[in-house]
Parts: sequence; structure tokens; C-alpha cells
Amino acid sequence: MPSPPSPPPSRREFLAGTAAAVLAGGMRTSTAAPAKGAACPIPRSLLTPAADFYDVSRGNPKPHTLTGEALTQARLTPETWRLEIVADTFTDALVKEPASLDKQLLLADGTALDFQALVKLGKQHGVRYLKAMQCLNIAEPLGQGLWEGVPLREVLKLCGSMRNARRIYFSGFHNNDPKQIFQSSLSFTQAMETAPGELPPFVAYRLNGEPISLERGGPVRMIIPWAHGFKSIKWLQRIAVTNDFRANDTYANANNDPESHLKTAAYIDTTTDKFAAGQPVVLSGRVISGLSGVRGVEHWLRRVAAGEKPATAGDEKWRAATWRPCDLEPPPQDWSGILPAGTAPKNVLGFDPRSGRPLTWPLRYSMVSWSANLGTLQPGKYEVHARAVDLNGFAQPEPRPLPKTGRNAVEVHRFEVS
Ligand SMILES: Nc1nc2c(c(=O)[nH]1)N[C@H]1C(S)=C(S)[C@@H](COP(=O)(O)O)O[C@H]1N2
Ligand SMILES: [Mo]
Repeated sequence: MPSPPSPPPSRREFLAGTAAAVLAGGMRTSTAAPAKGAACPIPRSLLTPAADFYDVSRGNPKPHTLTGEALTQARLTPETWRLEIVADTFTDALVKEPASLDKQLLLADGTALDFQALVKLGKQHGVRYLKAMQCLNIAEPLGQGLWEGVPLREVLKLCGSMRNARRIYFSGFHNNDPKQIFQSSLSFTQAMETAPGELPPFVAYRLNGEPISLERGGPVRMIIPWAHGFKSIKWLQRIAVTNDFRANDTYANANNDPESHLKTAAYIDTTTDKFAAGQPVVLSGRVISGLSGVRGVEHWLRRVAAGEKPATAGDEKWRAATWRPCDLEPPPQDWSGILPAGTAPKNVLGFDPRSGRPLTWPLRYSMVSWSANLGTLQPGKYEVHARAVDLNGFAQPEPRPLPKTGRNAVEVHRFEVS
């Protein structure tokens, strides 16, 4: 049972890594300060270069492998790109009235939105924010970008008033083969309304200060900030406003929760599994701030005998674990050199528009690095687990243990000191 939420530690307390009791969220922990002495590993850059994202793309051929005439035919160049917005005429026994729009944007009559018009709309309404991309089915973050685009509600407004609209469907280029359609959806409310401090879903046309590469879903991609990657449709070409209240997501057909949110979860860097005796052992990793935010990251180190099975959530060893706080990468003092040239933090959502400081840390739906200095260890084999604790005090994997709502197992890594 989780304990009632406790107030988050102050930033100074938190960064000093002394907030173990608070981090615990009612789970057993240690109050010992982490070992000091060794420099933290240099955190990886906050923005992942577009080409370094882990790619998750369907299609035969994959749309980003098209070139020349095929690319032009696919309307996947900035000059040829068009976005259609149509009213879905669907009705059934439950959905009695079809959706309708004052104005549809259609390829057939030349009214479909083109790239220049989208960028022009962006001059007036454009916003940008950082977002970690993560697949519901892959136990590793795919990357993090500074995305820029026009809120979906502003794009939908181009169609004038709408009637009987309860859901927005959207899909990308699919080789003109219905079997290859990759589609997703939002409720009308999710598309149109954004709570204060939250990030709006948007039609994106820039990543890390540059046009979105074909591989990352350019020229134009949907970005749904709170969701797993399957809602962020690449090669966006069609939006349908529908009165069907049900999700049509391709991912839902594969037994996934179509409304899953990004999970608050820690990941361990597994690049090193050998350390020299007498040298401080410094571990690192990443943490995604999901729907429930991040209070901290904790690790549990234990020595293991040769051939010993890893401890698993809930087993006897686990229940006796001592979790210690890790250090989170602090917010940069100076964002120049981190954000693309010409982008001031105060112009990025999630930052205070006056001071340019992040309103929360980590920023909502973003990812930062963590590290843990384990000090010098006796030669031997070790196992380390890392878990995130959210702002409710829930320690990963609680309270969200179903893999088909987003993989969220506590990671374990083995290493040897010799
Ligand atoms: N059109 C289209 N959009 C798509 C996909 C796809 O196969 N086709 N894959 C989705 C899934 S499942 C994920 S996890 C993300 C991955 O984004 P990335 O390849 O930029 O990392 O894109 C999403 N958008
Ligand atoms: Mo995915």
C-alpha cells in the first residue's frame, strides 16, 4: 500500500541526494547519504540528434526509404506534402449522427493544407517543447527532441465549426495500401483543451531546430506529448473528425491500451559491466518523467554469488532491499549550446516565460540522466536495480504493472569488480 503523498523535497535537498526518506514513498529505504568523491559521468545531451533515435517504423517499403519520384508521389517532400481534414460520415446503432465540418480540406479540390500554410500558421500559433519518445512495447527510451509545431486545435479550426465531433482520427502515408495504415486517435477534448502547465498535442514540422527528417516522420508528424510513441503518427497526411467515440488506434488491435501514458520510469546504462577494484563505481542511466512526474531515482546494490538468480520484484530479497537515492542531472544554468541556436528557453513550453527557468524538473514528459556513486567496492559480482519514484510516492513498478499499458519493469544490471 502506498503511503499518502509527502511534499516534494526542495531542489537543493534533492540534488544533494539527502532526501532518501522522502524518496521512499513508504517503501523500505536507507537514509544514508550516497558515497561522494568520484565525478559523475558526463550526462548525455538532453536532445537526441534526429538520426540517433531508435526507429520504430512500419511499412513495406518503409516510407523513409523512398527517394526521387516515389517520394514526390508519396507527397513526402515539403513541396508536395498535403494534409487532408475530412468529416467522417460513420454512423451505426450507437452513433446516430455523422460528424460534419463547415469546411473540409481536400486534395481533390486543392484545399488540403500545404507545408507553407502550416509554417505560416506556426508563426502565429507555433509552440515548442521537449518530449521523450518511448514505445509502449520497448523497454528503452527511443530519444528526446525539441519538437515544434502548431497545436492540433489551431489546425482543426481551419475547418470552421464542427458538429457531432467526439474523436479525431489521424494517419500517415501507408504506400496506398489499406493493410499498411498506421493510425491513432484522440478524444475531441484531448485535441482541443489543454490544462494549465500541460503540453498541447501538435502537428509538428521541426525537430531540434531543423526540419523533421524523413526517418523521424517528416515533413510533418503528429506529436502527442503525454503518450507513448504510437500516437505520434509519422508522415502525417490525413485527419478525420468523427462522431465515433471509440479509439481506432492500430496499437489497440495488438492488445495495447490505446490511452496509455508515458510511464515514470528509470533505465540503467548497461555499457559497462567491469570495474577496477579500488576505483569508485559510478553507475548512470536515464529517467523519463511520465504522467505522474519524478520525485527521484533510487538504486539497490547487492552482491551476488556466481550463478545466483536476479532478485525479482516482490521476492524475499526484494522485500528486504535498501534503496538509496541517485543524483539527477540538474537543470542546466545556461541553455545556450543545449537548445538549438536562436531558441531561448523562455520560448519553450514548460519554462517560465519570464525567467526562462524550467517550471518542473525534469520537464513534463521529458527525460534526464541520473548517476549513483557506489564508492569503492570489494572485488566480486554485483547486481544493481534502479527505480523511479513518482510525485505520488509510488515506486516503480507500482501502481502500473501491466506491460500492455507500457513496459515498466524495474531494470537490473550485473557487473563485476576485479
Ligand atoms: N506512420 C507511422 N507512424 C508511426 C509509426 C509507424 O510505424 N508509422 N510507429 C509509431 C510507433 S509504434 C512509435 S514507438 C514511434 C517511434 O518514433 P521514432 O521512430 O521517431 O522513434 O512512431 C510512431 N509513429
Ligand atoms: Mo511503438
